[in-house]
Amino acid sequence: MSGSHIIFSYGTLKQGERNEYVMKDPNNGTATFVGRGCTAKKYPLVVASQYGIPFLLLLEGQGSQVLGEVYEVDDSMLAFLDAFESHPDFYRREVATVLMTQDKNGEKLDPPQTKECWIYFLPKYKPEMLELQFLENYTSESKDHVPYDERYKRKEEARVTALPD
Ligand code: PCA
Repeated sequence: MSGSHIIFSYGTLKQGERNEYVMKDPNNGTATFVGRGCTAKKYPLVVASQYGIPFLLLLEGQGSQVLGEVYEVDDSMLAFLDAFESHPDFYRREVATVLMTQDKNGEKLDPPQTKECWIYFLPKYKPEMLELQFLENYTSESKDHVPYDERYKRKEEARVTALPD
């Protein structure tokens, strides 16, 4: 394993979600689960477009302290994830503080452990996205939004829905 980077997943890369397989595939590199927690600051987490894509909007102070998972990834996995999330043109990877409240075995960390993590934020978004429901915890299957549909990756349309003109 070469290089070490800490990333925080709030969306489809989480365990049990639709893109979990990306983190598990050794062809992409390595990702080691470190624990769970929430962002130290509040951000709006929304699910948008007909494809049910989760977005953490880069707007501090609105929404919730969003829940997610912390992983240590190597250079190779980080490069893979950057391409997969279309960093920096769509999502943008930015450092933010995470309060880890559970270790990798699910044991409670009290006080929480502070970690500076990479997070894939959506920096540019349509103002209408601020009218959507702000979530604390993303799951694909929810009565509040349509389920995630990975076909969006092949369609320009999904970006048009999310990104401002
Ligand atoms: N994948 C990244 C960003 C949004 C998404 O679905 C994640 O899980 O954090």
